[in-house]
Amino acid sequence: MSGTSDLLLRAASQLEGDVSTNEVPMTFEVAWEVCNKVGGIHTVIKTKVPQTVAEVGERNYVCVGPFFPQARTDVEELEPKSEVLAATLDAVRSQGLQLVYGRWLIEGAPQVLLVDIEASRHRIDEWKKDLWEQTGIGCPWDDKESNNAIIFGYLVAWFMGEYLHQSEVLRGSHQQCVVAHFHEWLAGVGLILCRIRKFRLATIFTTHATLLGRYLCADPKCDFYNNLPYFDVDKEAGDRQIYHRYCIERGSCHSAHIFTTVSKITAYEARHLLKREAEVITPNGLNVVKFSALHEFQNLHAKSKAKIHQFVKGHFYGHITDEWDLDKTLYFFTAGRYEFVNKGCDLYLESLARLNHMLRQTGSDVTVVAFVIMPAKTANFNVEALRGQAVVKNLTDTVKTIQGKVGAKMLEQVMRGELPQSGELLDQTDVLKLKRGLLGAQRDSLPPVITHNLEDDSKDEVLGCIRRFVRHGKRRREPWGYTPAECTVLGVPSVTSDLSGFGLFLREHVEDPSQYGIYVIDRRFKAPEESIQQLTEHMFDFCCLNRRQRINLRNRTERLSDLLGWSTLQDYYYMARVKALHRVFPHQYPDPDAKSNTNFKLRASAANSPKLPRLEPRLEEDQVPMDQLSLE
Ligand code: G6P
Ligand code: 1S3
Repeated sequence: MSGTSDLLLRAASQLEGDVSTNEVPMTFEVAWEVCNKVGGIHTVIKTKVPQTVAEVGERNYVCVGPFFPQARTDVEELEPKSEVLAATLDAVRSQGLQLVYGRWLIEGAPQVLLVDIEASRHRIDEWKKDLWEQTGIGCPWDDKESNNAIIFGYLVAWFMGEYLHQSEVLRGSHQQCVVAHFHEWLAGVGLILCRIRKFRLATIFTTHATLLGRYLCADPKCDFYNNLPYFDVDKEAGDRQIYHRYCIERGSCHSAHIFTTVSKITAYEARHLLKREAEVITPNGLNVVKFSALHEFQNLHAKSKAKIHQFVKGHFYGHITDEWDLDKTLYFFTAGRYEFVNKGCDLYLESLARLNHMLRQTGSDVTVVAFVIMPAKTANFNVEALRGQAVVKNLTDTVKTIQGKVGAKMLEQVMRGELPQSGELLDQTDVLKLKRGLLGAQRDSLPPVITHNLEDDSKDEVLGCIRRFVRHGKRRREPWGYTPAECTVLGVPSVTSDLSGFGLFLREHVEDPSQYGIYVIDRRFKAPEESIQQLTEHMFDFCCLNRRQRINLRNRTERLSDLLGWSTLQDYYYMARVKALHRVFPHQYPDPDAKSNTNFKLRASAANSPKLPRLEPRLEEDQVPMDQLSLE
């Protein structure tokens, strides 16, 4: 791979003086979400892989995660090419560590190693005792997530120790330097153990969302941002029965050679809650595949919208009246981990209620269908929701069959030189079928608000809010927030807030994000009421755009894609690795912060490039004057 003439290689070889190796370091990326989609960390790693593989080389990069049987379809099992890795796998397997090694079948096809938690569950008590003796962290027996984190950590440290040992045996003084990047507290035990056991490897810990932040923010009694510097963190963690988890997180954070967070807002949170300053901010990117022409993503938009129309026709059957023009229907959505307050669901629903009011008051002919897309425990499909799709499918099939018959009949008549008479085209059976279809599509009840039955319907916050429309008015917190970023690269306008990492990142790099179709709601210093109003107004303004204006706005949004590509944001990971390597292998990796060291300057990255300017009126593809497009 040409990219393997990479920066780290340069970093190692452009040393002054004693260069003991010019090899690229062996890089391990350890996370609970490798081959295991839980939330955003999976997206971070998966989308970053192609760039990382290009940078460090396929042989020098291994993703490490937990093994679950469903991962078998994600991984092609192989024998390792590397002598050291092969010897390590033989050794740990003979000692009883069960694992799967192979190629993760995603873009970039990295090496992947999945350790089997279940196969080692019988050792949990022994390892918990050891963790207590080594670190003073004691975990309750019934916290399944922490138990998993401990087993995962011990297996990873076991593997790492053996890898370093085999490397020494096989390569002696020519050992390759090793850097291991651990993500989030669930992978943190492995890092702590590597340090306790004094392994010679550079470590990085990244927190994507602090544990305490998640809990405190979700607590309606807690004014998070105004009290951040003053929390008694041990007490708060104890009160919420997460003290042991918090200790693992804080221990991992402080054990790492380099600590990073995904955004400035999370770094601020970590400063106060974890008591460590992040050395590098590693913003989340995406694997941006640029559309070669703007019309491509606009066509994609039209296709996707047609599919949503299809769903909506089924879901709302019996209610699509003359007043509801599907061509004037707009779709809004929010998506992410199911955290009602942290992800801003409360604000979204409240603003929608107000938008509904404004649209009615102004006599707008626009209909908004709003989605909340979040995973929750479900019992099964909602029968009424399924029935709707079946009813519409039935009707569509009936109409298609009749259409075919009518077409054939018309052709026959025209061939005979007769002009088809509309009254004669449908026979009795067709009319009957259509009447039956019409009757089936009538409905007295309202459409369901949910597609699946929830296990805990009566306590569900979204349903509760839709049913009551109460105002919560809490602050929103989002360490990064991938959804608006993913929208951006597909040219979909979005709303985020200044309490999200992504929102702040955009404000930093774009003069006026709203001109590019991304609205950053003020949440940090505004009362909830004001933010709700701001969100409602943005939604309403969007509803007032005509089709041409929406098309232009989408083109503008898509222009921001380059800011979010891993091709530039990967540099921050590179910087974190070089800094960590310098701490452990100062001879091979000079201090990246030293003034004399010009080799380590970040490439012309988003961070260093000037802000994207305000858009000038009448740019080439903007056929609509700016004053009409502006949503301010
Ligand atoms: C894309 C398509 C157009 C379509 C438009 C609908 O731009 O290329 O053919 O008219 O989407 O936009 P709308 O905002 O109404 O979904
Ligand atoms: C976290 O996942 P979450 O949705 O629980 O990490 C993501 C990746 O860094 C981040 O995008 C998100 O904001 C965090 O909250």
